[in-house]
Amino acid sequence: MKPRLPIADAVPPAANCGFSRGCGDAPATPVPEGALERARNHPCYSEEAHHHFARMHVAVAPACNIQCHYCNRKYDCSNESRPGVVSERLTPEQAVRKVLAVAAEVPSLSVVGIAGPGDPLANPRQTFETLEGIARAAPDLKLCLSTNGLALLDHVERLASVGVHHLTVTINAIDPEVGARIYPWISWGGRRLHGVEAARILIDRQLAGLAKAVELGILCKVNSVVIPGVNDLHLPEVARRVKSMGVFLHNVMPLISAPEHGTHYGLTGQRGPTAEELEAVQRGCEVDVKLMRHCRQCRADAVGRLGEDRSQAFSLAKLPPGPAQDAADVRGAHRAAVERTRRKLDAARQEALRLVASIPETISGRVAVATKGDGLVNQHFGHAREFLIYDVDRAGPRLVSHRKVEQYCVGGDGEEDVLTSVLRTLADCHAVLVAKVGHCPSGQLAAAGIEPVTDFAFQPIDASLLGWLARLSERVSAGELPLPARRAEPAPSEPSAPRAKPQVA
Ligand code: CLF
Ligand code: SF4
Repeated sequence: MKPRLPIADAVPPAANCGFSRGCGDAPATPVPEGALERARNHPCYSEEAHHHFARMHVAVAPACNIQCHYCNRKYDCSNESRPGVVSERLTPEQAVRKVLAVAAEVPSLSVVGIAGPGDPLANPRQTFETLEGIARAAPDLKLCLSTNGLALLDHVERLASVGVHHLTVTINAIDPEVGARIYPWISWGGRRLHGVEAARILIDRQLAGLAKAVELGILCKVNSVVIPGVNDLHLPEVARRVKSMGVFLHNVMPLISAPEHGTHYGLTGQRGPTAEELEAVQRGCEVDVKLMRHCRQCRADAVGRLGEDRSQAFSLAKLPPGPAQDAADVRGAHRAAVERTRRKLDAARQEALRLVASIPETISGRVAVATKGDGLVNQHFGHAREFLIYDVDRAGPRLVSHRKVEQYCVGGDGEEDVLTSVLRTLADCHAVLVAKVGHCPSGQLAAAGIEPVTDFAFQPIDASLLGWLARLSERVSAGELPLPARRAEPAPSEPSAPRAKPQVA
């Protein structure tokens, strides 16, 4: 096994982090009144909601007021989006038209966000015209915004008054010396400022804007990009600071860096974290604030549930001509259906927790799940483009991460080298829960020590994970299996974040 990172030893895992089942479902610290209700149907603010609800972004904000070393201005804002992705830019009027068109086709849509392609608050006219237009046209949709925070203090009151109840500020450092290694310049007071002075102003403005947003009752999330050797050891300090300010959620996400992105980091060889390094930093940060582990680093024109990308189906050229009718009643029916589903999923989970209550606490495992959504194990192994990774013990399942893979089965045929890569990506898992799996991959999974499990096909994810655990415990008790040991980490070349060829629209 590879040596652990210093940070993993310095900061122990949050064994009693206070969540019943991972991020998004119960707070680690007291949160503002009504916050959980507001987060409930937001797919980013609630891990559970991301199985049921979709978000969309409208790319109305081209300009930016700072430079990040992981960003190339030709592409979207990498504070929220994958680098190397170009989104279709919209006018505010086009954005509202697109929102209504998507809302008519996607009843699970619950949130509209502005996350680029530059910084929304460096483009205040476009941003506010868009937010106001959406609030008028589809008032039941939540409004969300992601910013680097430099101009937040100037606009935060207007954001609150237009109905932005969910706000993300990207804070990669609170120490200006660290910040200066991430931000080469900011545009401030009509001048371009560099180095530690620029980083200090940016950090001061981020923290002041964030404090005001919390004071105004906005549900705040902080994004932090893990940059190995630059801010990885510093991020727990960021987590402690933002927790003390009343931030609801911390999204600790990996730097994605490649020479073809044309960024400073990409061109100078700054790498992103391995899956193991990312997990270690997340553990270090989770001690202090509730952590988001299901972020997909989506495009600035993303459409659909997290993990799916329907943006191409809703390009400007494909929008229906003329004003679209809003379909609020269909969205209301979806929300009601989700509440019924939630009651069933929760009942199944409670029943499964009772089943495992008396198994030894030493019995635990790491399990991959293939899902298309709705909280079910409902995807074929060969069709999966990502797996959710859970740690499970008798206290319940806990989402660790999601891992992108290349789809193994295309047109009925499986690619051998793709399967090898999937096996590497799941190397630290004891089992994989799928709706179905072919004979060949099933054999290779088993040979690699990853148990392919189809017994829970189309069953609730949480209850299925606990069912697998109960069965594991029985086999260990019967002497059929040894107590599962921690398995080897995925190969360093298999990161937890998408490393697919950059999409350039
Ligand atoms: Fe968009 Fe961001 Fe709002 Fe979500 S995304 S502005 S909070 S509606 Fe979500 Fe996408 Fe991660 Fe962002 S998965 S990149 S955290
Ligand atoms: Fe790029 Fe976003 Fe940073 Fe601006 S804030 S430089 S758009 S990553």
